[in-house]
Amino acid sequence: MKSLVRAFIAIVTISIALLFGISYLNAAEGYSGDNTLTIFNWGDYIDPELITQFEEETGIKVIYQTFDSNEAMMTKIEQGGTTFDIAVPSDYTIAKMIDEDLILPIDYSQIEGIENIDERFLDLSFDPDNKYSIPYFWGTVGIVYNPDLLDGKELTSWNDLWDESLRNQIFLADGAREVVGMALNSLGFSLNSTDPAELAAASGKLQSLMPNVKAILGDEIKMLLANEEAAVGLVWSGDAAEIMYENEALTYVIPEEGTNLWSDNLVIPKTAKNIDAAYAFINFMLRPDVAAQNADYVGYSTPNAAAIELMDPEVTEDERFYPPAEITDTLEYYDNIGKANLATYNDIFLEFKMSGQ
Ligand code: N2P
Repeated sequence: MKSLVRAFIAIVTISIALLFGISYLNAAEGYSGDNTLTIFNWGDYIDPELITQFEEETGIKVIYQTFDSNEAMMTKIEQGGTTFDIAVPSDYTIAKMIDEDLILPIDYSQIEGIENIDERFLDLSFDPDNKYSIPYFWGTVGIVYNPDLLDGKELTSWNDLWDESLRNQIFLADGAREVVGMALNSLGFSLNSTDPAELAAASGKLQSLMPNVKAILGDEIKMLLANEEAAVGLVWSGDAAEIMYENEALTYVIPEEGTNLWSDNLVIPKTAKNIDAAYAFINFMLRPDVAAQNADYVGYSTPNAAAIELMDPEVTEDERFYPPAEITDTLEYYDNIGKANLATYNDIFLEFKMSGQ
């Protein structure tokens, strides 16, 4: 009997200790359940100090992984090996992820600070009413170039890239929609064209650009252009801003035939494990002080109007990077053109890459 009593006391004691232990752990986490937030973002797309600040303020540990194309990001999310609590797709990819039921609707009762976002970047066609996504950065695709390396020549259009004087002088960002879209725009077609004849013409035109192309690159394009390894780059506007910060000789132009206007947004994948932490992160990024610091560091344009108030007007009034609505209204977002058409764009891009080898 005594041993039974002792066993009973031991069980009660262990249970109490366990209960205290668990509640202590929960208090330390700040969030019930998992204490980590797994983020999947583009490379070079956040100020690392903000991750530390978020961890310190919330007690949530951030696990951070990067990707370099929407397609690579989406494949990884579909495969589901690693689960992410936050991802940062672009416009047309958000539409695809909604279609394929890969992301959760946003619960606006948990969101603070959406009113900081400029209305120009809300309620866009890829996600009406922002049911699934919160704006993060936006920009254009254009030409960054170094007039000093081109005898002072001014570039204003996509068609200028075909000029013979640019032989082996162009770096291209490694993106099928960007590069094929540029070729379509150069011919006066929409960068969302699915017309086989227009796509064939774009493919042919791209092949004729190859003698001028020195390399097709990922994030290293910034360092190589800043180091004057080539005179010209097809880049996202924010990368151009960063290159120009490193090397003042360069400038950026939104090509006159038109180009892509894009918007990258925070989303919560359906497989997310720590949804509370995902909302904490979204709300953190919506804060004007945080968004301003992030834009200063990364060089991309923030959609956060309250953040712009805190930033250097020399940056936010520069129409190359903050083009006004009169200009952005004339540009095109990439549409969700569907799997088969996207495969065609990828094929054209691949064939173009192979032709350079
Ligand atoms: C940052 C890439 C930005 C992607 N390195 C533009 N959608």
